[in-house]
Amino acid sequence: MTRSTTQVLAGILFVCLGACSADKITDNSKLVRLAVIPPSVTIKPSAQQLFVAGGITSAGDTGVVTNPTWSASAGTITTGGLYTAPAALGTYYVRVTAGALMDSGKVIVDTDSTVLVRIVVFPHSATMAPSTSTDFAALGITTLGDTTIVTNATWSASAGTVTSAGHYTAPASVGIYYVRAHSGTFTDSAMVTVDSAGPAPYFADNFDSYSVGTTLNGQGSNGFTWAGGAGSSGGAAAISADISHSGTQSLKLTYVGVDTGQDDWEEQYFVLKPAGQGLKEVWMEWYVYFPSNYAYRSKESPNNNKLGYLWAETYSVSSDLNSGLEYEGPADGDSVHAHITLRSAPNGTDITNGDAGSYHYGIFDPMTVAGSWHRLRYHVRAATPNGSGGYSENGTFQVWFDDSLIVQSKPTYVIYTTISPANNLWRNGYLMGWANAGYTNNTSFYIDDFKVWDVNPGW
Ligand SMILES: [Ca+2]
Repeated sequence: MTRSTTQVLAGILFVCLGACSADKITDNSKLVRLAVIPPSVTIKPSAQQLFVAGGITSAGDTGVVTNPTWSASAGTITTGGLYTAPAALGTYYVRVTAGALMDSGKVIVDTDSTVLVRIVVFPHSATMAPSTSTDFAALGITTLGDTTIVTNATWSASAGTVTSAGHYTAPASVGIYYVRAHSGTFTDSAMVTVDSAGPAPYFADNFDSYSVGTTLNGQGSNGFTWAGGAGSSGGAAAISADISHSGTQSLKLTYVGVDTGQDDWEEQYFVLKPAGQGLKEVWMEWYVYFPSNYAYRSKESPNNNKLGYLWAETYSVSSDLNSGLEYEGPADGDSVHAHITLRSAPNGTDITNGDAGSYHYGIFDPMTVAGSWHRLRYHVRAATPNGSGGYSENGTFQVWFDDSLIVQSKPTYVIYTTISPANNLWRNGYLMGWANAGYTNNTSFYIDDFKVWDVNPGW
C-alpha cells in the first residue's frame, strides 16, 4: 500500500463520513488494493475508534469495502469496524481482510494522550525592548487533538538567553531574532523583534481627539474602555484645554474645596479588558499635573490621597485582587502608601513603610510638586498558580515617579488569593481617587498621555 493510495482512500473516508456518497465496493474479488483507514491512531484506554476498509478495484474504481473481515491483536472490533481499545497501554493492530487482500492499522493506547504531532511556540512573535524579558511556552498538539504545554522542551535562541522554562531575555542590540523550542522530532520558532522603542501600548489616549468638555464613558479601543467619572462635587472628569502635556488637551479632575476635617474625591474609571479577558500583568503610564495652588493638608486621619488603583472584579482590599497607590504627607513620616492587598490573604497585607515584604522609597514631598507635570508608571503582576493548588511567589508591584522607582514589592512577596485562576486577573481601575486630606480650595489635577501595555514596554 503506497502512501498515495492511502491518501486517496482517506479522501474516500472523509466523503463517506460526511454524506457517505463514496462508492461502495461489494465484490471483493475485484479488489487490487485494500487499506485500513485511518492507518494509525492514538486513543485512550477502552476508547473507541471507527475504522473503514478502503479499496481500489481492477477497474480503477475506489470506494468503501462493504463486507470486509476485521480482527484485532487486542481489544475488540465489530463487523462494522468499530474498535474498542483494551484497558492496558500498548501498541496494537487491527487487521482487515477482503478477498485475497489484507491490511493492518496501528493503534497506540496511551493514557496521557501526550503523543505529539506538532509543537507551536506561543506567542509566535513578540516585540520587545532591548534587555527585557518575556515568557514563551511550547504548546503541543497531540494525536488526540488535545493542546498541552510541553514542559520538557529544549529552548534555544539566536541571540539573548532563554531558560529551560522558556523565559527569554532579549539582547541589548536591536534586531530580529528567533526563540526555538525543540521536543523529540518537533521544533518551532517564534520571531522576536527587539526594538529600542519597545512594544506599542495596546491602548493610548492623549485626550486631544475629543471636544472640550467631553466626559469619558464608553470610549476606547482594543478592549480598553473608559467607564465614567465621578466625584463629590458632582462633576465628572472632563476633557480640558486648560493645560496639556501633549497636544492641546488633557483630562481635568477637580476637587471642590471643603472645610478642614472633610474629605473629597474625584476619579476616572476604566476597564482594561472585557469580562473574562483581564490581564495577568499590566504596565500603565500616565502624566499627572499637580496644580499651582496644590496644597497637601495633613490635619486629621486618615489623610491619604490617592493616585490610582487597579483591581480584579470587586473593589475591596479585603475581598479581591487589588492594588493601589496612595501617599501621605512627610509629617506622617510616610510619603507613599502603596496598597496591594489580596483576598483571603494570610500574607496579603498593605505594602507600607517598613513592611518587610517591600522596599519603599519616598515618592515626593507633596508640597514641592505644585505647578508641574510628573510621570507615573505602574506595573503589577498577579501571582500565578503553581500547579499544586497554591500560587507561585511571582507576583509583583512596582511604581515609578518620574525616573525613581518608589515601590518595589519584594521578589518573593506572596500574592495569595482564593480567587479561581481564571479570575485572578487585573481588569478594573481608576485614576486619582479620594483625597482623604481634602483640599481647602478648588484643586484641579490634569491627566495626560495615558498608556497601557499587556507586554513589557521595557521598564
Ligand atoms: Ca494631550
